[in-house]
Amino acid sequence: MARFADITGLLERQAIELPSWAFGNSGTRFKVFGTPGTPRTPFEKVRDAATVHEYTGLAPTVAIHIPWDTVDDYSLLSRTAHDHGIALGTVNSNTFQDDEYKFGSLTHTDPVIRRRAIDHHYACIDILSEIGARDLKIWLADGTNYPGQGDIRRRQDLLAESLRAIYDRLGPDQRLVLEYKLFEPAFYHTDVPDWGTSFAHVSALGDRAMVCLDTGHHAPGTNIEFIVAQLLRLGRLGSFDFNSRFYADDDLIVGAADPFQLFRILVEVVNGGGYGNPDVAFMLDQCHNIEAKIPGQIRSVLNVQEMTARALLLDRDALRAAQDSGDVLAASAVFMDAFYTDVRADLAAWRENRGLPGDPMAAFAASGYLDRIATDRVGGRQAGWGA
Ligand code: AOS
Ligand code: ZN
Ligand code: ZN
Repeated sequence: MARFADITGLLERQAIELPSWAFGNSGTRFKVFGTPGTPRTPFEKVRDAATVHEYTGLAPTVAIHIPWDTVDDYSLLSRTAHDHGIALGTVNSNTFQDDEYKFGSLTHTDPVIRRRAIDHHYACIDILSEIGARDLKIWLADGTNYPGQGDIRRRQDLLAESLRAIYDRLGPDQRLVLEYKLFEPAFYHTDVPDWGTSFAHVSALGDRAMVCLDTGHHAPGTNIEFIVAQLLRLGRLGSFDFNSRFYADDDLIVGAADPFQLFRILVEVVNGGGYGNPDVAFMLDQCHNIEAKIPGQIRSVLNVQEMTARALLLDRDALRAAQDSGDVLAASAVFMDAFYTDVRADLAAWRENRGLPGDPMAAFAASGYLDRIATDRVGGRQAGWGA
């Protein structure tokens, strides 16, 4: 197996984008619990995101969501991010909270509604240009609840048309990243349910259209690392939305439900040239309903870093030799050795060498930041759902 010293250079390349909505209050349809100190403005979300980066060195960008993060002056938001040591990243569109989108947005049969949804994406592209970021991420709530409710085939055609209009509006350095989701909020069919559908659409659009893989968006038992390998092979894995799910799209802390799955995914990312590759963005898509949000994000990026380190330590030569000689047990042993390697002490030392706290969770807890924001900020708002 590789030694930790051999991978320290590679660890430098890790960058994980945080979702602005992780810092707002969120919950289920049953209850949204408020957290003292919740950001009241996108500026405060950006400051909280910068704090995660300050303690970990792992999260240099924060994604924004429109309209949740609407501000009068995006250059000011961008400057605020820079002043705090980070940058704004992906712009997420939102066509899922307005009444007019009840029966669809980019797939709606009414051209007026489709136009409105396309115009919303144009506005997102303008913001992208203003903040100098690259990716427009589209996740659609479009779908139907009952067989017969919509014409599945026709909706695909309308989607293709709408995506074309959006794609053609992108600048030369911008990308469209299309996320898929098997279920929810539509329960019978969603219009972009799987990687194949997303791949079909982005392939038709052009080189700057990519697939976003949200780890929580698959049926139980799906071999997600296979999808990762395939999309990398096809050159269309644009980004990850990392999170954990126990039942459905929980958006819980990445690595919490199945660290081994996260390891397997990262092994394929490394194998396929997706690690340290700016074309493959690592992002979190999480909410923290009952735990403190900033340490929740710190824990999350550390989990990704830990599993990345283990994936980088995998002895690929020994694995290949075992695979080629048909030695199933040896191959499995090599693979599991890397997974079971405890890298926590090495990572702590590595951080300290870089002037970061060896234990970011403890250092943040000792900083008093949460108490300060609880006193300073009153009346925080929800992450989304009408914010
Ligand atoms: C929804 O399930 C998706 O994961 C999206 O990425 C969504 O935009 C994000 O969760 C914020 O709502
Ligand atoms: Zn997502
Ligand atoms: Zn999701």
